[in-house]
Amino acid sequence: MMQDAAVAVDAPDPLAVFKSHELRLVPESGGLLEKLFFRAAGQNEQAVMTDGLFLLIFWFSVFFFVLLMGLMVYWVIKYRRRPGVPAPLSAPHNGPLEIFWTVVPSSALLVIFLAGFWGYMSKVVAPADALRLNVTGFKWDWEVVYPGGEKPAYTMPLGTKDAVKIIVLPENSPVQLLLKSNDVIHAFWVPDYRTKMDLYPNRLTTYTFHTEKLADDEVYRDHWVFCAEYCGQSHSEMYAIIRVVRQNDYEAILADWNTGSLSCEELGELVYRTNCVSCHTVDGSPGIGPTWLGSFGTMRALENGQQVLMDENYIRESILYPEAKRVAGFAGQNMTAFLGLSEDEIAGVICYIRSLSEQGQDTPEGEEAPGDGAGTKGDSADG
Ligand SMILES: [Cu+2]
Repeated sequence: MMQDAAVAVDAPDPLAVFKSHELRLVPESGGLLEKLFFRAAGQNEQAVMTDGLFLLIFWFSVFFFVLLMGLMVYWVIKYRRRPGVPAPLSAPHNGPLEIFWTVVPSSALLVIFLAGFWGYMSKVVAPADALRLNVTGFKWDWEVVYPGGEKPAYTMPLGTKDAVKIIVLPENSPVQLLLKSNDVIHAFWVPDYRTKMDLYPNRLTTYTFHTEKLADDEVYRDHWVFCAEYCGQSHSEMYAIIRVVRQNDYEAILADWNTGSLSCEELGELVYRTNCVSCHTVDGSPGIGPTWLGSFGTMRALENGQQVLMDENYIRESILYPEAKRVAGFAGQNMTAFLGLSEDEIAGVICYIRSLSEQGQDTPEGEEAPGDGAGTKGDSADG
């Protein structure tokens, strides 16, 4: 206590509030059902839409359950067998009625499908300007690396853990996490955003969401991050905090965290210069292997006649297993498998190749960035 006060007096720290151990979670809200199902209001458009669809399906199910069970009980009693009364013959067929009870529920299901599909796409496709973080799950914590190479340096004691990571994010921004696991399957889950995504060893997945706008009098807002895939003894302790702050505060915090480490792109470029430069060009000129310029998010024709999307997983697979999906037109050029590269270095190469595409071709307005959202598919590349 005394120590804290002394620090505050000697050198006022403008970032002290963001190191705060005070949780500012979204307060509980809504009626009984909302509290029961959601605890607090969804924090972005996708979450609000998810809740709406969930409640629609819930009430749809309740309505038909009550209707069907009610009719069944009523008819079971009304038409029960009575002594001396012969059972009447059932009508064999009623065309209009059958069409009615097929078409009406089917169209309701179609509405649910379309709303669900639209919601799913909005959760897996990231806008081109999304903030991209690399997240690794392991037993039992999360490692987060920001685009500039920064790692969360603020922690707080929470529950049974002394140092729970505070993942700081800017308000009102699209964010895409590139996820992987070092050991078993985990799942990154932010209940306030209503989305979760599995993390696998040997495969990359993405988690896309939009942070909310803070209220005028708010300095930061906290959200729980949980692991939603049972992953062993301390699974229940695999939690972190997302702290949403204003854009200028976010920049100040990241500057505070910066320890001079290489950015994701710089790391990728370094890997390129030391491993890949002899076969791959980055200016579009022909090389022993395909050029990296403008390649991210494009469809590539393979030797076996198939087409494959050049995305995160394709790049990763082609670095580790170059023969898995060979690009057509490079017969006889057998690439070495770079099994010695770390997952961080591979993530760097992905950042670097992505940056070469962003420079080379502007994403038309209103369209998604090349390859975005495809990270959940199992594909591969020519590294
Ligand atoms: Cu886990």
